[in-house]
Amino acid sequence: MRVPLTLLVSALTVASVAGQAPLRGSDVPDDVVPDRYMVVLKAGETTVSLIDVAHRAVRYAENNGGYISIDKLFENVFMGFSADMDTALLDEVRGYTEVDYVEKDSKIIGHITPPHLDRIDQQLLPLDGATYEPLNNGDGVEVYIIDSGIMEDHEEFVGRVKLVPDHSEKCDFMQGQAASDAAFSVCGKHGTAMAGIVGGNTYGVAKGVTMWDVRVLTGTCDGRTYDYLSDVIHGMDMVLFSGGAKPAVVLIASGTQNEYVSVSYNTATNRLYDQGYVVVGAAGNARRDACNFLAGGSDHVFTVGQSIHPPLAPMDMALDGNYGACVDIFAPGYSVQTAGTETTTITQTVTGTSASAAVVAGAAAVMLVHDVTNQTPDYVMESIRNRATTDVFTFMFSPSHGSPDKLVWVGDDTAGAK
Ligand SMILES: [Ca+2]
Repeated sequence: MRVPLTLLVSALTVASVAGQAPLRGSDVPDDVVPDRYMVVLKAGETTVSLIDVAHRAVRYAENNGGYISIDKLFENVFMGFSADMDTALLDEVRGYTEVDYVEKDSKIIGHITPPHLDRIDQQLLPLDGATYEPLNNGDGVEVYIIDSGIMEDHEEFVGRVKLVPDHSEKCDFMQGQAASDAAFSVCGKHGTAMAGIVGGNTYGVAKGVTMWDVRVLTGTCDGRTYDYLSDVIHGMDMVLFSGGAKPAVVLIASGTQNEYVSVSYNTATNRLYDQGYVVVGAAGNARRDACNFLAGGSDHVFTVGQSIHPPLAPMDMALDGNYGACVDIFAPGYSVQTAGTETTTITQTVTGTSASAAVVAGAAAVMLVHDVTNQTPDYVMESIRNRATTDVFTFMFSPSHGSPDKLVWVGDDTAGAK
């Protein structure tokens, strides 16, 4: 950054007139740790002078009153130390010739809560950075993830992933595949990412759910460059064949690249809906009308569009996924951190309406537990729509296409309500 020369001169003059090393630090009182400082020595000073300065300050406090408690010594990034001290010691230390400057210590806020979770447990911005607090953790809900497979021994969900048996034995190639298998680390990426967002210990919306690995999109492991629509429908068939336990959510986070509405897909998803499964689908990433794609064009698939929010955008934005009146709700889906596949601890970052749909699948699990007397798909979908945060979006690409201005919200009614 270029700083006007006159300003530099005037700052130096102030410091030299006072005869003391400059005091630096944030001007925002709330950001400053009271009575805590970092004392930084001039370039070229040694460990010997560092120890000497520290001892001199302690002796001064002993002999003249005042308080100093030295905490950490810095000897590699620069010579200096951190300390709690009162004003008398601050003035004393700033007078030592070895001291270059003293900086007020600042409060540091680590972004421990993943941003996509931070966003959906509150309504208004800015993000509070607090521990993620949904209404509940979805414990007792089964989530069927029709995708490319889940790395079941990943630390994000070890013990909470089960494999749906494949009655047709079509997918022998992947059944029983070791999670650490090199091929799986490639083709299992998408499914594992989805599972991490739905129910991962760190990145999951509903950290108590049981996830069922409906492993059908295995084309890339079979040598294909794409999967088939019939694979997805086969996955739905597997869910029903297995007599899948309920209450349950079925996540179908895949679709066609271009416009296509399928009678088979619609019939199959209607069947799941009739059987009491909440079916959640991705709106698609083509930046076109979602009504003309599989999920949006079906009767009962809860269709999710993609949003972005601070710190990745200046405000809430509905992004360039598919849009329009057939989108039921938006959810964070940009640069979402989740479980990866190369190791059992690694993470990956995913972007797209798939990620958004996974967020809402988790939210559906939360709503299924929130009101156990009303667990019908219609009630759950309506609940998510009704309690969504409204009027939050700047629409980047689709302001006039009838997209709902709704962002999924799983926070507590009594905390941080709009
Ligand atoms: Ca939050």
